[in-house]
Amino acid sequence: MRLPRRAPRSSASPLTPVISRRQLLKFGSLGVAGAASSTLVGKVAAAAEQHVHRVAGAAGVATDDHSGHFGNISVGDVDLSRFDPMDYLKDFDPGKVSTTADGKTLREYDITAVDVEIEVAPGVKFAAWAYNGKVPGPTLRATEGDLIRIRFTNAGSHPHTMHFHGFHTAGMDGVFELVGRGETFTYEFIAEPFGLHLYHCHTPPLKRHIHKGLYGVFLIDPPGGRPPANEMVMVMNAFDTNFDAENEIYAVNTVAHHYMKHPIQVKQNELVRVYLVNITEFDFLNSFHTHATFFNEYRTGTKLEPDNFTDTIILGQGERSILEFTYKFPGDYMFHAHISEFAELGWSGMFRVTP
Ligand SMILES: [Cu+2]
Repeated sequence: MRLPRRAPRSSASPLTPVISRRQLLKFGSLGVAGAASSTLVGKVAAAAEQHVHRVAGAAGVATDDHSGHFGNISVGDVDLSRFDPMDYLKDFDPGKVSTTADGKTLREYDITAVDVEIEVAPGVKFAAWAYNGKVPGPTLRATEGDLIRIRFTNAGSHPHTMHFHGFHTAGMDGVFELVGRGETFTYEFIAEPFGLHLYHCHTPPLKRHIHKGLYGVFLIDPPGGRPPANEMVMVMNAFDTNFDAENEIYAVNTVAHHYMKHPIQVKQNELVRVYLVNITEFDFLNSFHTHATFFNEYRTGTKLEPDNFTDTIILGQGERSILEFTYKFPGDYMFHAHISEFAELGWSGMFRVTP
């Protein structure tokens, strides 16, 4: 399926070799990669072409079985001391919890927007804008009816906001009240409705403020919660590393191919729950596909009965779904965007199912 896409901007200097993301993998370690080696994407392509088999082997994966499925994956690891996708996966932030005079649970958060360089594939740095220095920002978790108070400070170089999906008053919408450098704004609202939401900057130009990294997950549990499960957050995101309004790196949780090299451990027959958010910019759609199992899909998570039973879903920009599934058989199983190009450019991972 081809999606309509705006023509790439032609503002690059004629002296600068411009390698599109589609050329990227095709040329790989051939001569063209030499011309592109000064670009970030060129480095990724060259490294991927040269080392894919070694990496697949190092991950304890049968090379013939898996690397052939997608011809290239990036080599090595990002600096995991700054951001570890494995930690992010299960890092739910309940905030500082207290009780109000009228008996409500109050959850308070301090969030600061900063300019920070992040690593989106090994050796590939991206000049991000980030909530609390991480992309995605912290996963804020509350229960329906809680009072949420967020002290947002802008320590970045541009005006920013926090716009929460869910119910709140106009003054808490994070759209018109731009928070300038050094300023603080406090958002306060009741967490509702229950479901899987997100927050993101709403400062124009919106697609640039979002794409730079100012987004995170806002999860509201139903009163009484959901059944126990091995829970994890997956944010489908992408990065335009050469400012041509197209993405060169795709990922779930920021780091290309990370969960291919570090499979997510799950137990045979245990309930797995994925909180899945699409915050990809510049592409209208992203998708999620599981191998060897089907999942119940709860669209936006606002109902407790599943809407769908499938192994592939498509989410538009800003759409979310909660997915629940089990694996019947031990082994390694891929999950990835079924938009193959995205999978090849980083959006693929693996579940390792053990008895
Ligand atoms: Cu912003």
